[in-house]
Amino acid sequence: MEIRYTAQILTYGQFRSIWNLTRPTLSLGFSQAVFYLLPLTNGLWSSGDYDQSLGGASPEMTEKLLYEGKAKKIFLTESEDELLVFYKDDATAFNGAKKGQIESKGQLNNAISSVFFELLETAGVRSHFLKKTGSNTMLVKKLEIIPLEVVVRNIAAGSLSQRLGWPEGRVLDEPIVEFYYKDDALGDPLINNNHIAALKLASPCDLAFLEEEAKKIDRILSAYLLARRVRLVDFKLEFGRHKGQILLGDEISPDTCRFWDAETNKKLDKDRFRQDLGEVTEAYQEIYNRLTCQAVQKYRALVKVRLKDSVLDPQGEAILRSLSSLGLEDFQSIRVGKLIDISVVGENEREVSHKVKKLSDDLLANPNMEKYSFTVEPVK
Ligand code: ADP
Ligand code: AIR
Ligand code: ASP
Repeated sequence: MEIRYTAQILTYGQFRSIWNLTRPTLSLGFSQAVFYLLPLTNGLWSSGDYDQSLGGASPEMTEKLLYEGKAKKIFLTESEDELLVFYKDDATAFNGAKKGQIESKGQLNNAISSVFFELLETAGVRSHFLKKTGSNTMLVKKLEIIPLEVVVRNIAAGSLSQRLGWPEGRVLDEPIVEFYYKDDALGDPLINNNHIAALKLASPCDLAFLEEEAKKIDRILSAYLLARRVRLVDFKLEFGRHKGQILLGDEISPDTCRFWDAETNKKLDKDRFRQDLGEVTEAYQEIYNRLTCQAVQKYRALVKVRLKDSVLDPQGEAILRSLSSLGLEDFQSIRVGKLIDISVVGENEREVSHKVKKLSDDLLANPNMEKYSFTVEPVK
């Protein structure tokens, strides 16, 4: 008979201790690792059917649950270097004080994080992401997580607004990078370089790398999102060590970022859950849709509308008469028109031209009397 294991919820501290304890044993192979793990985990592991604990995961998933957090479950895999991350619909806020469920969140966050990790990989940011393996799951490299939450802010919101009294929405001159000590029991307090050194969380050199990497990620994500009409207000990253390298870990999703619609500033992230704003799943879905649609960019369209040649132009005639009374006889004909200057967003010149043509046909030019021409060019 096959013995299966399921884990009760561990605190982060317990998780880290187990982590550190299992790390050397994992190299012995999985069955031995579990054997070594049992006495060390102080009864945290018990036999049972872990499929029930997956909350909708595919039944073929036979990995062992290592840790259950507030938003994800982490499973061991056949490979000692890799973990399977299962994204849950569970949502918490204010350090777990507020609890709930967001329908389809697990699938959406898994899909959104996968898009971001792939984007970052192509831009030269190394992460734990290996591949998306199912609707709620991704395979990642196992990290020894550095217990720091690295927050980057472009626009004041959340705890920054509270701490400094800055109004939500104030655009910051430069991105601000902050470090929080990842410790649920302490409520993830804000800490500085000296605290990080005292806690021996990262060397000055590693810390400088984390800050630079976080800023680089901010630049890549901000540009990608803006092209999809989303403002990246702020976000939280986690990093970890893997074979002597520091890699980006955890997730990048509406649970861990603030996203605002670029035109309306509508919140498209977990603040909708935190602040009971409603339409939470819809917001997460909207972010997924924006990420997977083509980038949009700004264009300037100039539409010239003129009377058709066969139509009399009294205004043009009047100007012509005044010119000849001034003795300016060289002007032979004058036709007056209008120039309409338009700023428009779209995926490409062809698509924008199509939109401008429709606008001109429907609204700008009277088809009985007027004709039009236009130019479209991208705004740098
Ligand atoms: P929390 O632990 O804050 O409740 P989650 O529910 O998101 O958060 O749980 C996921 C946990 O897995 C987090 O503690 C995170 O630090 C950790 N983690 C993320 N990526 C990796 C990785 N590649 N290797 C090991 N641990 C990871
Ligand atoms: N964050 C911080 N801890 C957990 C998370 N998810 C994220 C928030 C927000 C940013 O970090 O989702 O995008 C800053 O959060 P706050 O509360 O400090 O303003
Ligand atoms: N992630 C933290 C929690 O689950 C903080 C937050 O997102 O508000 O409570």
